[in-house]
Amino acid sequence: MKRSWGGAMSKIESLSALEILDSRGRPTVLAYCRLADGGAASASVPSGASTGAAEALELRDGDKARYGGLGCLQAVANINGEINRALAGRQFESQAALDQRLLDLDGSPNKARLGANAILAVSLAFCRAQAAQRQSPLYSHLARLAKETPRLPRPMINLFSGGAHGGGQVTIQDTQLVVPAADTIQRTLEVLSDIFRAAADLTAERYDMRLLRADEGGLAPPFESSEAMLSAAVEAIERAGYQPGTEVALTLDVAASQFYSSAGYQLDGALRTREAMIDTLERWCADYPIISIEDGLQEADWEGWVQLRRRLPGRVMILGDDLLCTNADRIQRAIDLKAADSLLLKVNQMGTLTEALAALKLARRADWRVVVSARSGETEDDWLADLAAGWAGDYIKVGSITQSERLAKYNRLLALEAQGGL
Ligand code: 2PG
Ligand code: MG
Repeated sequence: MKRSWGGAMSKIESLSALEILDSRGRPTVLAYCRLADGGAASASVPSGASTGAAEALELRDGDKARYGGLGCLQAVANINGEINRALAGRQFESQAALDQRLLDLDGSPNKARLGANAILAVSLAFCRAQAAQRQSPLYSHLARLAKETPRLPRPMINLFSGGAHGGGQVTIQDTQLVVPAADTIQRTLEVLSDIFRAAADLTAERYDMRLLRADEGGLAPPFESSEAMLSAAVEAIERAGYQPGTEVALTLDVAASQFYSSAGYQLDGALRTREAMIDTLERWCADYPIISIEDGLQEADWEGWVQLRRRLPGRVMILGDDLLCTNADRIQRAIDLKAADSLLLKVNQMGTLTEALAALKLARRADWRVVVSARSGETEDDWLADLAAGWAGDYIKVGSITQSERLAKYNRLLALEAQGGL
């Protein structure tokens, strides 16, 4: 009997892994999955710097003699050993069944035993191998898993970095751009390239530097304040000949957990209360063409998030990253409280595709916007572009338009667009 697509079984022949390096020169995990009846693939996992407290645990060796303790040999050994032994020779009818088996095998609440990096590498490699087995492009395989109609997301592109990504020379983490005036990925990248060059010139004139040194490829001059970063972004848009607001808008990743302590928010040299933070964000949104604020307050301040959402105009997305950690329970809480209205989706915050899909579905049911996001430590693997397109993300956040680990994703989006825009 011919099986329907959803019910087709995939037997794993073998799983294996190795330690590779990410864009910051830190170890991460690459896994291979070979299926018995054809279909083999690899996938590598990214890693964050400004991680949320509720994220699944990325297993690091802790052996200071290698990579300052950041080695991933244990996670690799877990795939080559225990995970391969448990899964090889087994049939899986779906991604969900495979992911559930991984969760059961790990048995810990946050994937601390086998490592979320090991588990995600296997989850992704299996997904790719199944797509190959079915001769399906990865994005359409992912779209079928999610029961979504694929579409290209709008890029949210990093221009300036501070915080944990830029060496802390300015408090807030990322000033990014979106191009509402562009209808294609190709045009978006053209516009961004113009603005990036204008911003690099401005940086050279004002700060006597063009050094590209932030983790995600953004410019990281020593702005005197976060607001100076915002006004420089607007100036760069204008210098490049575009209209701020209508043609090109700003989105911020404030990453507020990074500069919060029990004393308050240490923003631009001054200690601020939650109320003062909300006032500041409200003023920025009035003075600059900001359409999205990510992590405007710290990750445990649910009440503050509710107030922030009430205070900001409806056109500004209240985007949860550290607050939500792509975690269905936390998203449900945010929906119930009205603490956010948009999800930053990072698969490695949870550690399996199936759990990330549950997060996506919850956000969609609440009519939230979804931003599919890379991490500050990325690899040249481009699966994120297929995920964003296949899961019909409203936006994709990959970093700047420099550095190959970022461009791998943009270039994949360009290829999907060239194939007919999905
Ligand atoms: C974020 C991400 C990506 P990191 O905060 O949104 O920009 O950073 O991967 O360091 O958590
Ligand atoms: Mg963030």
